Amino acid sequence: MRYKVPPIPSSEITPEHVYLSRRKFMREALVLAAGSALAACAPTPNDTPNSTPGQEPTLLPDTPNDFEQITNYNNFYEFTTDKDRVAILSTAFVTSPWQVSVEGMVNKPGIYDIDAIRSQFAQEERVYRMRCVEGWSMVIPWNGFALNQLLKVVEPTSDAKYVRFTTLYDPQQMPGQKSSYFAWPYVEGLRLDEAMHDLTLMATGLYGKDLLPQNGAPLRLVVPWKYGFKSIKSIVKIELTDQMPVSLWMDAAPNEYGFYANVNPDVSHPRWSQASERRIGESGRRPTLFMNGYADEVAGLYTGMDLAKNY
Ligand SMILES: Nc1nc2c(c(=O)[nH]1)N[C@H]1C(S)=C(S)[C@@H](COP(=O)(O)O)O[C@H]1N2
Ligand SMILES: [Mo]
Repeated sequence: MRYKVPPIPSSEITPEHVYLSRRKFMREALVLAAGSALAACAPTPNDTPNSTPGQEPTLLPDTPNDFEQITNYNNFYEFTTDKDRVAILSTAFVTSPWQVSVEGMVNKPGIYDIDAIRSQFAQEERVYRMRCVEGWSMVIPWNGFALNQLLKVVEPTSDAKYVRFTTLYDPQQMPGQKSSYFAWPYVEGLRLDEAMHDLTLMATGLYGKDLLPQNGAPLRLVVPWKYGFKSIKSIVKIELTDQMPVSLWMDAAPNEYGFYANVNPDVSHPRWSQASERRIGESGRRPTLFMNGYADEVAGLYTGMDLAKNY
C-alpha cells in the first residue's frame, strides 16, 4: 500500500479577519481536503517496502501540531543543541525593543522597529508543514506576512539577486554563540525570486500568539518547501545582494548542506536517507514529499536545474 499526503490547501491560507471563524473548521477541512489530494507533487518512491503499484494510495491526515509540541521541541543552536531544552534556556531572551535593518541593494534602506513591522504589514495565518533536515516534521499554524510585502517597500535594485538574513549576535543572551564550532551569527539566504514567492513568510506569531523566543521571536523566516534550517530565527538584518550568501550550515559542512536545501525525498543527506520522516506526535514514519508538498506552487522556480547538484 502506498501512502501519500496532500498539500495543505490554499484554502487554509487565510487572512486574519476570517481566521477565527475558520479555525473551528480547520481540522475537518484538512481531513476533507485529503480526499481531493493532488498526485502532482509527490513522486512516490517505488522502493517503499509496502508499496503495491496500481493500488490507490492511503491518505494520511495532516493536522496541526499542538502548541505544546511546537514550543517545546526546537532547533535553536544559539541556546543549545538539545531540542528539549531550548524553551527553558530561552525564557529570558529579550525580544522588545527589537530592530531589523533592511539594507544593501535597495532604493529605500531602513531600520524597522518590530512594532512598525507588525502594524505596517497585514498579518495573516498560514498553516505550513515544516520538515527538519534531520528527519522529523511538524505542521505549524504561523501568523505573519509575505516577505514580498516588505521587499516591495524597500525596492530591490536591478542588481539585487539574493536576500541574506542574519540572526542577532549576543553571546551574553545566547550562550551557544560562545562555541567556536560555528561561524556565528547564523546566516541564511534565498534567491530573490524565492524570497518574492507568495509562500515565503516572515512569521511573528503562531496559534494567534506572538512568537516565543524558542520559535525565533520576534521575527523569523518560514520557507515551507525547504528544510527547516533555512527558516532563520530572530532576524536583525535583511540584506539585498548580488552574491549568493554563504549560510552558517554551508560554512560548517558544505558537502552536507547546500544553498537551496529544497526538501527532496530522492536526494539523500550524505549520512541518512531523506525518503521518510517522523511527524512529531505520531508513531512510525511517513513519506517525505517532494518540495515538502508545495511543488505545485514552487517547482517552477527550479526549472532546468539539477536538484541533486543544487542541493
Ligand atoms: N538562528 C537560528 N535559526 C534557526 C535554527 C538555529 O539553530 N538558529 N535552527 C533551524 C532549524 S535546523 C530548524 S528545523 C528550525 C526549527 O524551528 P522551530 O524550533 O520553530 O520548530 O529553525 C531553524 N532556524
Ligand atoms: Mo532543522
